[in-house]
Amino acid sequence: RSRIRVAVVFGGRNSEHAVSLMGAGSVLEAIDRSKYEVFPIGIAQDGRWVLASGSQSYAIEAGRLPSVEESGTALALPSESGSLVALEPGQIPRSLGEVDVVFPVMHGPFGEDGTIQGLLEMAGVRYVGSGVLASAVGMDKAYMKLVLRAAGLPVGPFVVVRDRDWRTDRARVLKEVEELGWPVFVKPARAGSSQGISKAHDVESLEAAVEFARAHDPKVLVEAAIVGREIECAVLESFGDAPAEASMPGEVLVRGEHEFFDFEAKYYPDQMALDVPADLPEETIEALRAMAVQAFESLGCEGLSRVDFFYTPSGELVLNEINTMPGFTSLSVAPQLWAASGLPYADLVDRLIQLAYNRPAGLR
Ligand code: G1L
Repeated sequence: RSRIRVAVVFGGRNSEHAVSLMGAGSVLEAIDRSKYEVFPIGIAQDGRWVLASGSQSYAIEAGRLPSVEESGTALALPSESGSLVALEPGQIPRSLGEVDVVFPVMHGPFGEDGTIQGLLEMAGVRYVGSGVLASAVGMDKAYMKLVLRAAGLPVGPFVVVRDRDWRTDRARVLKEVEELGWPVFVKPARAGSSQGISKAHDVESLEAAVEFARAHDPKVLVEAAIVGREIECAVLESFGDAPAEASMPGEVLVRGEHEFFDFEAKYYPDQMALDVPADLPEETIEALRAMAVQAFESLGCEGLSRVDFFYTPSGELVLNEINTMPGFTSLSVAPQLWAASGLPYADLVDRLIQLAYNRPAGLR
């Protein structure tokens, strides 16, 4: 057989369905069809899996994938017609088993949290990007920070607010948080794309901020606010035994009224600019790139991750977080950082697929 079969799995049962569709649309557009036979597989909002045959842009361009009710079994037309074919549950592992590599392009719970990676491990199918553990650790900001800190990386002060503690032991939680100083950032521990995040300036606004975050996740992270420039760096796995590589770092410049790099700033491109390479001293750039690779290695990441830092006015670097499934349209930060470092988007997509395809079987 000449072409490698690649399933791009996207969508999913979560709040960031639309984000996933944008990423999948970019990947589907960039994949070299002469090297790869592509199977776009969407997970509808209702959790059903659909094979988006023919014109995969059908659903993706609309920014959402129709539910099976909307598309209907009536839409199970021949693939050439460009419509969606609903997969019966038993067909999911079968269709995945018929491909060489799966490229998961999904966000949040059931996607980047290690669950689809576990499904693929059990099915014995190779896939692009990080494995079960790195995905799960990367999804949970509390565990992520514990691992990064244990690796000796400069992580800022934080407090984890678990559900029961918030309900039964609030005085202690408030006391712990007060030790961080004000203001603080309050975030759901396991949600992506800045949703549920707010800033608190005192105990009163903290209570509101925690409740706001808890609407997304009963586990909440409270971070000391770090004053500094926001610098991001993308890390890419290498072939063979070569160490992972860091891109040139870029500075995120947020325009307008955003109090921080929020959901809108991220997904409306005119709200944000990226300055690559970031205007930093040469030694700082090299230190930051080395830390980004260390962060990638400390979680055991594979494929591509994005590592976010603050550069403080006193010249210190603080590692804010690592994202094992960063925004992945051609205009997203990680692809832009690699493009500016000499690796255009289509080549990045190709390298990620080749890394997965050439991955040896078994534990790693
Ligand atoms: F290539 C990786 F590492 F596997 C990969 C996979 C998916 C990197 C980034 C993403 N991104 C997403 O899935 C997204 C939902 C954030 C997409 Cl745009």
